[in-house]
Amino acid sequence: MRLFVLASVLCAVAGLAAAEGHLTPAPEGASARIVAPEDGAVLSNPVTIVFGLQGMGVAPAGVEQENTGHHHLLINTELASLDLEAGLPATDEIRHFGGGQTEVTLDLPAGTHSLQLLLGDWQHVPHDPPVVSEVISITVE
Ligand SMILES: [Cu+2]
Repeated sequence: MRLFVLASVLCAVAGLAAAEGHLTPAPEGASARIVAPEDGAVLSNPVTIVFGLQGMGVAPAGVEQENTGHHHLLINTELASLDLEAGLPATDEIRHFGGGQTEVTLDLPAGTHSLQLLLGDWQHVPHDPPVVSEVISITVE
């Protein structure tokens, strides 16, 4: 019973926070960048993508610390198609790096792909304003 009450209270608090649109603020000038590969690169698998972040620090998911977040790699996913005020879903095209990783090596299907980084806070919600990289395009042979 006690657990149930606690869970209800926590849900109510989470609901309130969401309703009021309390997004984690990003410091002015913070930015993410895909360090490698270069825009327009033609590569073969496996592809290593290196994430850069300026003006903020990387922290694992679940760790609430000011001016930090973890990387998300958007593959062939337009920023405009995402709800930037909610936790990001985890899919093949929205990869979470909740361990605080700053690069990934993966196999991509042959063809051209767009890549973009989007930082999320400890709860996987983008910051205000969102910290994103430029979109790059790579071709996998
Ligand atoms: Cu995440």
